[in-house]
Amino acid sequence: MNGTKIQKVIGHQIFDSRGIPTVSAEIMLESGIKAWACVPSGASTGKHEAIELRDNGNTYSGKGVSKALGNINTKINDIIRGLDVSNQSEIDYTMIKFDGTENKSKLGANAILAVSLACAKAAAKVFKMDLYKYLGGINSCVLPVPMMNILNGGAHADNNVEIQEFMIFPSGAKSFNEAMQMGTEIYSQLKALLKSQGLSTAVGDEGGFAPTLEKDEQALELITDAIEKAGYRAGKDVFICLDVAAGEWNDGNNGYKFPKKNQIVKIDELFSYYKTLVEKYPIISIEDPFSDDDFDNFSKFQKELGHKIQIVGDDLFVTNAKRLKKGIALKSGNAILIKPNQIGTLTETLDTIRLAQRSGYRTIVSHRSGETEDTSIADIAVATNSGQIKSGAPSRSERVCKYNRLLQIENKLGNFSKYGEE
Ligand code: 2PG
Ligand code: MG
Repeated sequence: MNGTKIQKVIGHQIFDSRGIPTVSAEIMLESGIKAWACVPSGASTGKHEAIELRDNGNTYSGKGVSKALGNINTKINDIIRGLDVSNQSEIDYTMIKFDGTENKSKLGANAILAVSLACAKAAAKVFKMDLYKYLGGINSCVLPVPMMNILNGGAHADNNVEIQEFMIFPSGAKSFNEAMQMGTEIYSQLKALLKSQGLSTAVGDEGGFAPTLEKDEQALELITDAIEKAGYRAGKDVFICLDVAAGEWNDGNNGYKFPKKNQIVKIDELFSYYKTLVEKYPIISIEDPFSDDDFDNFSKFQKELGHKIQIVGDDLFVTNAKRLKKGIALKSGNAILIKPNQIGTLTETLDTIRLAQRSGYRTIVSHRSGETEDTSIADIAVATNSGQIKSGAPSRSERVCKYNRLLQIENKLGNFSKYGEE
């Protein structure tokens, strides 16, 4: 096809929502079409994620990305120039092969992903299509239920809350638009509630409130109250999801501890803690209840609670098909978090989603705690009919831009849109 050949790619340094440098790539086609994409960055990063290449020099506390940008401007530019931009897997595998490492440490997953996503966006422009439709075709019609992180703890906040994310899940809405109304109303109610109890309404990295609390359970009480105060039924219209991010709870001896309290917690205590929370509160999903390599306890948890709640592997699977295959064989959960920058290319991201969906695992497309204005994950969620998305609080533009993009997609689909999982 004419006009689809890649002419040049340029890397640019931009800043993420924490003010840390990150990578964007601008792609130019011979036809003159241009597109750009930005990559986000995590804080509670999984051990097995693809490598985010940083300079480790004296500037930006070692977090500069000039090496990654250099790789885009020279090596990647050389190997992808002349390729057809609509051959996404050819482009991605050209970069994967050139890199030659298991974890993309040579070119950097940040460099590779920026180019991979920019190519998809440019190809969508060539065909004059929205990105979700280009990626997913005419069957892309499911708007995801937003998991909105309204109370932040763990590595995303300087408070004393051990669990990283307390999210609301408005699955009882009839549309994405209505889900946003519910989410924002509950968010406002929670703010008022915190204020009335003299608690801080300052926010953490993902836009959720980050108060210091008596104990983590107080967060669940406050959120359940906020749901009811907003006029919704907790456990019917709106549920609660947790991301424990227990990779951060590892005490180094194959055991666990609450890191902020510096208190060891035995594995059977951890199981009964989670069970109590699930019994007492309208919790429908728990992400990373155990650490990055603890397939065994994930499997045991799945056996005991998998019929009742969603058990999500994030740092366990790191969007990696090989690790997911192991999890499928061991029945380590029933859902996977999908973060394109954990694996480093769009093709591998889509492969992992397909494997999950074929194996009866639910897929939740996700942001990172350090985000940008790039909204690709919203389009990926609809393209793959994932049914769920995690993009932080319904506040702060780097979070809300994904939700706003979904509102736009819902409008475009009109009567053909569906909301949530079937
Ligand atoms: C997570 C993510 C996003 P981070 O653990 O799921 O919420 O956090 O990007 O810091 O890994
Ligand atoms: Mg997580």
